[in-house]
Amino acid sequence: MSTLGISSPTPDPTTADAAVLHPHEPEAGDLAALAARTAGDDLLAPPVRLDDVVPAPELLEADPGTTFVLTGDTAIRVTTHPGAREVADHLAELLRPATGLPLPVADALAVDPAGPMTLTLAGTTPPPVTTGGSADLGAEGYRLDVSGSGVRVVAETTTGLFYGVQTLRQLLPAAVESPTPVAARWALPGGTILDRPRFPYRGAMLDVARHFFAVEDVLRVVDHLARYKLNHLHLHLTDDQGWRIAVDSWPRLATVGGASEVGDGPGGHYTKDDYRRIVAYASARHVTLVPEIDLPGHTNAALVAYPELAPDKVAPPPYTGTEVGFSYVDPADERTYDFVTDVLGEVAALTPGPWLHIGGDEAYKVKGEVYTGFVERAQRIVADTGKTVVGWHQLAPAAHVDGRVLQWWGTDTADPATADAVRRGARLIVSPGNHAYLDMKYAEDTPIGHDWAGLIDVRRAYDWDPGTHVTDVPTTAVLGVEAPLWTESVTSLADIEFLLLPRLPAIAELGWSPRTTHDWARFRERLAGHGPRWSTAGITFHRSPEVPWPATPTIPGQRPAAKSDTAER
Ligand code: NGO
Repeated sequence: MSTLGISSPTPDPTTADAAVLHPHEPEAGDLAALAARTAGDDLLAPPVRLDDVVPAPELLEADPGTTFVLTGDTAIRVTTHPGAREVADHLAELLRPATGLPLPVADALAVDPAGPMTLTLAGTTPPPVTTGGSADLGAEGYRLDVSGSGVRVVAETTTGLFYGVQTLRQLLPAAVESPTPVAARWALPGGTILDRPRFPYRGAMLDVARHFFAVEDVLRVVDHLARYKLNHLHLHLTDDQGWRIAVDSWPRLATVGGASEVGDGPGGHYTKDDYRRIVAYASARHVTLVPEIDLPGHTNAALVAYPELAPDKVAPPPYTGTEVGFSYVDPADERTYDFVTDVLGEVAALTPGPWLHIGGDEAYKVKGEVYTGFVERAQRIVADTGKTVVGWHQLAPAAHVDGRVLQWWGTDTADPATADAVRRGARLIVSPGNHAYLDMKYAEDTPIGHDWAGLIDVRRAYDWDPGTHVTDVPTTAVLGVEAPLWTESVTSLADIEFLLLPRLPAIAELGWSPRTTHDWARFRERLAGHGPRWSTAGITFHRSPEVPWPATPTIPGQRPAAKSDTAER
C-alpha cells in the first residue's frame, strides 16, 4: 500500500508487501528462497505486517522497507500527565517480561534517549500532520507511526493512547506474549496507522450467576477485552442459581442467595471490595463495568434469601438447574420496590460507569401491564441513581426514559416493539443470539455450550453487521455490539477462554472497524497470527478449522506454536 487509504482487504501476494514475512506463511524452504532473492534483507523484516492488526484499523499505510527494533537502549517517553504515565507503565509492563529489556519510562521533557517510544497526548503537544483521513482522533482514536528511529503514539485521550499501545503490542512478534525472557528480534513493521472505533459501545458479558468465577478469572477476561479494544464488561450478577454481589441493606442476598450455582458447586459472591477491585482493574484498562441485576424474573436466589419478595411469601428451594422463566419478585408488593431501590442504589454507588442493567428478560409469569408497570418503576429508580438504564429488549414496550438502552438478543432480525422503542428514543446494543452468543457451540461436537440459537463458528460470529442487523433500527441508534457468555455449562477459566477465543476478536472487529475493512478471507488470516500469541501467553482457545493457524515458527529460532503447547481443548 502506498497511500494512507482504507486498509486494503486482501493484499496482492505479488506485490512488494508479500516479501515481508507473514507469520503463518514461511516454511524453511521459502525462507531460503526469500533470502536468496533479497540478499537477506527480508529475514530482517518484522514477522508481523502492519495490516495484520485485529480489529482492523481505519486507515493504514505500510512502509515495507522500514523497521524499528527494540534494544536495551529503548526508552518510553510520555507526556507529563498521570493517565498517560499509567498507559506508558502498562506498555512497559507488557513488554518487559518477554523482551527482558529495561524499557525505562521517562517524562517527555527528559533527555531524549536513543530509540524512543513516545506516547503523546495531543492536548499537550501539537498533533502530527496527517497524510490522509481526518486528524480528529476523537475519544478513543490514536495515531501510530513506526519509523526507523522510533515509535510514536499520539492521541487526544489516555484511552486513545491505550489503544495505540494495544496495536503496538500486536505489531511485535508473538513471542512478546511470553511471561519469561525470549531471545527474539523485537522488530516492528514501519508505517502509519490512524485509527478510531466505529461504535462507542463494544462489550462482552460474563454470567457469574450460573457459575461463580473468582475475581482473578474476571480480571483475566478484562485483559482479553482490552487486547481487542473492547471497552465494556457486562457482569450478569444475579440469576435463579445465585446472587453474586454483596448488598449491605439486604445481606442475605449474597450470603444465602449466593451459596448455590448450577450443579453441586458452592457458588460464592463478590464482596464490595472484590467488586471495587474489578472496577479498578477494568478502569486501568479503559474498560467500563456494566452491572446487571436481573428483574423481575430470574430471581429465585433472591427469593430463597428473602421469601417476603416472593408472590406467595414462601421461600423456594435453591435452584441449581438450567430452566428459565419460572421465578419473579412480587410486582404487587411495595416491599419489592424497597428492595429494588436499595439494591440498585448500592450497586450504582459502587459503579463509576454510567450504566445500570436491569435485565427484564424471560419474566414469563409477569405479563402485560403488570410487567410494563414494574419496568417503568425500575427505570425511574435507575434514573434516580443518576445512571442510564440498560435492559434486554423485552423492556421495549415500557415508556421511554432518558438515554434508555435496549440489548437485542433475538435470533431473527425484526421486532416491531424494539423498532418502536427506538423511534421513541431508545438506543440499541446488538447481541444477536445466533451470531454474538459465545455460549453457543462452534460445531456439533463442541464439548460445552448451547445450541438453542444454532451453532456459531467463527465466520458466523464475524459475518453480520451490527449497524444494519435489526430491521427499522437506523445505524445511528446503534450504540454498539456485545458478546454475551452465559455459563450454564461453563465451569472454569479454561472453558471461558475456549468459548471466547477466537470469536471475541470477531465481535470486537465488528464493533471497532469501519465496514469497508470487513472481509472474512483477510480476517481469518489476520486472526491466525493470534494463535501463537495465545499459546505463548498460556491462554486457552479453540483451534477452529476455519482459521489457518500457523504451524511453523514465526521467525527463525523462535519456538513454534506446536499443538502440544497450545492450551486448547
Ligand atoms: C437467554 C436467557 C439466559 C440464558 C441464555 C442462554 C437471555 C437474555 N436470557 O438470553 O437466561 O442463560 O439465553 O443462551
